[in-house]
Amino acid sequence: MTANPYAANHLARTLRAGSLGREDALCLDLYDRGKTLTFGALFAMAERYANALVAQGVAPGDRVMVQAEKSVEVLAVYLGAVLAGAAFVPLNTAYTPRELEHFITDADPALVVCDPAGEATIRGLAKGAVLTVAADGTGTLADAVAQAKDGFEAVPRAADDLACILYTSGTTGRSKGAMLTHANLASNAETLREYWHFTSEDTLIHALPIFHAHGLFVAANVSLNAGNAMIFLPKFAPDTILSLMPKATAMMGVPTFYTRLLTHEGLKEASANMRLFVSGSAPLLAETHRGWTAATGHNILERYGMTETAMNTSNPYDGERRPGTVGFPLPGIEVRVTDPESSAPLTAGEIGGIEVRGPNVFKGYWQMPEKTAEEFRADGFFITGDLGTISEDGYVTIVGRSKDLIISGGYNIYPKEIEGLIDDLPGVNESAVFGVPHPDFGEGVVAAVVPKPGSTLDPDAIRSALIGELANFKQPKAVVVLDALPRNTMGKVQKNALRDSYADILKG
Ligand code: MCA
Ligand code: AMP
Repeated sequence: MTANPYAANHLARTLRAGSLGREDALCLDLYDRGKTLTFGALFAMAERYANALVAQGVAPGDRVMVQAEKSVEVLAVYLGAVLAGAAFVPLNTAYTPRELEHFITDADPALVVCDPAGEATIRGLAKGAVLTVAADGTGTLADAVAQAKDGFEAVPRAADDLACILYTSGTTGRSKGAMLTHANLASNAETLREYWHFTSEDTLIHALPIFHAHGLFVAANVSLNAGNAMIFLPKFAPDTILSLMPKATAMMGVPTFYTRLLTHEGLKEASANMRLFVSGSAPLLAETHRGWTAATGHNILERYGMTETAMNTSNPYDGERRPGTVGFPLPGIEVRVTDPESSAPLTAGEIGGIEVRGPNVFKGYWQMPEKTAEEFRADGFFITGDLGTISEDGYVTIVGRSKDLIISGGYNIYPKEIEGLIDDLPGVNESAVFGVPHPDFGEGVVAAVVPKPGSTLDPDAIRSALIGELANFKQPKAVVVLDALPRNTMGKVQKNALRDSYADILKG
């Protein structure tokens, strides 16, 4: 038997486990480049990348930040950073320079890898080294790797050393960096691989971005742990996915993937070879779940996770996948529902705050010990901010959120950030940003804006003023100008009333 070259506790050991002795097996089908990569080639590449990172000055414990288009090179930076004992910090490619400034100042990376188009901006913000990589792999990263040595001895790591920091916005203040350890990510990958029956026989359609937990920790980590091939697509494109399904066995996506695919012909024939469709990151409407079953004969498996915890619950592989629910706590993970006021545990069927404890739960927020302490109970349960209920037979259902959050096409958007920018615009007295149903993205962002006395506001001018300030997916899809915001007797803005009044504004 081939020995795993990486030590116990190291995430790299888990990611290598599925391909030991299978050096020549297919790991990545880089569909858009007309190229494939074996497991042996990917891990050789990762070791070379680790040498290149170290040559750039990356030391154990340092942060390696990436804001670049999805590519095998970015995956190799991730693996190289993990091997070098650094923390990998991926960023959404849509973030603007204003948003980037906070991430770079906060994480203080030893190295930033970015798209060539963003290099000048990043150099202006970063203290450490900067390398570039374009979607086709060209750039100064490639030059650095060309000069690096082959072979790398992984830097020893303890189970609770950092492997990644993922930024997640908050209801108040700036984005927080969620610190995920080697043990967090290794345990979640192994649990999901087993629960969802992934083996080296599988081929996963990978069309998610790799700067978030879903595409990186779920799709990529599970596939590497199982040793299955991934068809690695730069982005979601329904026609391409339909044409690839006959070569694949599984796909993971956000609900928008499924609603968009459902409008296409030929799903039944295309999906005949598939064994698993997973959905998560946002609520999957029961109607989409049932529509998919009717169109394909497959029941989508819905699961529930967070950046801070990776995956918490899943519908069963065998057994009833109940539409509108997120299934059972994963093995080794505890989920409870508590009274939001008293924090006392509630019984089956009662609605309260969802709390989670287990090996998947993160170590805390980067350099925010007080914020971390606020989000944990004394007995170690993490307060998710989601509201839900657990049925008599154990299925968890998410019914809402206690946090003021909009989830649009699987991306989280915090109204506070957008309100802050709008409130600073000339002539604006105040604003309220909220989510309403959107046929494609599930929820879409709407801003209600109140002018200062004597001022008039133009909705289009407000939308234009936000371009360049906010990532495109956060831009309000509608702006309404009101004389006053609805408030309750305590003076609190009633976002529910706004949501009800404008429920149809994005449906057209
Ligand atoms: C794109 N646009 C959006 C979104 N995506 N607007 C709102 N919400 C979105 N999610 C807008 C753009 O601003 C642009 O607007 C227009 O749509 C076209 O942009 P494009 O990039 O071409 O869009 P697309 O390729 O069609 O993207 C839609 C998408 C994508 C495929 C659904 O958003 C996506 O890949 N989402 C997945 C997100 C994800 O991985 N989430 C996991 C987070 P304009 O034309 O006006 O400029 S991890 C997580 O949540 C936890 C841990 C979990 O449980 O998984
Ligand atoms: P993020 O902060 O990007 O990690 O998003 C995590 C949030 O996404 C959770 O706290 C939930 O509110 C939401 N979420 C993830 N999966 C699901 C799901 N299957 N159903 C409903 N909400 C979900």
